[in-house]
Amino acid sequence: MNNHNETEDSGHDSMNVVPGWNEELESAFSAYNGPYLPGRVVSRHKTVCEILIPGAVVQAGISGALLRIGKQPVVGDFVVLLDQPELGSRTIVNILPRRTCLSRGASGDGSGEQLIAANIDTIFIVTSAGKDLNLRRLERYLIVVYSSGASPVILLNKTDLTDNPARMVEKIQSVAGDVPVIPLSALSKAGLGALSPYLSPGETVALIGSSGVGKSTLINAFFDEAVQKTADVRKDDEKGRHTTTVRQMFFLPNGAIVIDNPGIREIQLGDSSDGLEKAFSDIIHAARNCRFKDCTHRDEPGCAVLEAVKAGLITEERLASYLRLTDELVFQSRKSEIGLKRLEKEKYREIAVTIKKYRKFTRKP
Ligand SMILES: Nc1nc2c(ncn2[C@@H]2O[C@H](COP(=O)(O)OP(=O)(O)OP(=O)(O)O)[C@@H](O)[C@H]2O)c(=O)[nH]1
Ligand SMILES: [Mg+2]
Ligand SMILES: [Zn+2]
Repeated sequence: MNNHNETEDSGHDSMNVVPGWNEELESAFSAYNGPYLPGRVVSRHKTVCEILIPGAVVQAGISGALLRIGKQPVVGDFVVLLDQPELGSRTIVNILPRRTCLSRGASGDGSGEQLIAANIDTIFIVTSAGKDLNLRRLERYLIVVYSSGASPVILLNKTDLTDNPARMVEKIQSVAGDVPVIPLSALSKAGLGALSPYLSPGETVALIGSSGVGKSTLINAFFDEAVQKTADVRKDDEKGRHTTTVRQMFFLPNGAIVIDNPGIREIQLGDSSDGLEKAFSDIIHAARNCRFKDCTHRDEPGCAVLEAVKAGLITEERLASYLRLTDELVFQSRKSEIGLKRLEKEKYREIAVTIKKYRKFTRKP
């Protein structure tokens, strides 16, 4: 921490000592007069958070009032702490407005969206130059990242394991559009320099991706020493072992902030139709020339998207993926609209009707 000399008119020194702090946060925080401290959530546990405050990392509870209105602090949040040193306690009493917010959809239980992290500038979607490379999965990551408001960057890690990383970059670029794709090796440290534009002072970067792709190894490489535990992937299928279990923030010496995340097993889309449009801007762009405004790009006459596929401008796989993801988002939003239980019932009724029809059709006279 830098040694700040208090002067009469210096006000809060949060700007210098809470990385990522800015004028907007300063003005939101200025409403709090009294024993309050600004802070940033470094890691979140069940009932307590680790918070970076000017000069230290401390533990703080979450106020009951905040929990009652369903506000949950997550890693990256800027918070207001009530500081009561006489009681030996600090409590998070509010969450300052979030600039960006990464969340994933409910895991099928209808409980709504789950926040992952907040106030992230750039998200490194990490994939590895092995069996992990999966374009369809990358599309899902892009949707979720776009809808968070953060900027995506795709890292192709473990290039030391492949003879032709350029070919892989090209493949990824075919679904990434304008998103930068950076080949590198966390192990040999080749290509790491290309990340420095994103790791500038005050910028917050989060790493996401499957288990075993090398997220924690990358964080260690940024530090020149091991700050995170890493572990071998399984030999047979290259799957990771879910080594990182806690989402956590690290502070680089230059003032950049990086967040390591546990490996994601399955990316739920949640409510991210805006993300879908950005991740598939090539299809959205072509669709402007479809004859019908409500064209579904499946079999309509005058469909410009199908024409673009025919002309080889958009691959069939990509269109199929787009249609599948659209269906999934429609299902998600209906699910949250009318409640999971009812929809499941409806779905089964539909299936039951189909089965009946099918039986009738196939029954021999
Ligand atoms: N060959 C090679 N291996 C790497 C590279 N980066 C990471 N690894 C190895 O990949 C394995 C998994 O790395 P981790 O950093 O633990 O992966 P992770 O993404 O953090 O995994 P989780 O914490 O489980 O989500 C380790 O054995 C690393 O040594 C690389 O650039 N090249
Ligand atoms: Mg890890
Ligand atoms: Zn169309």
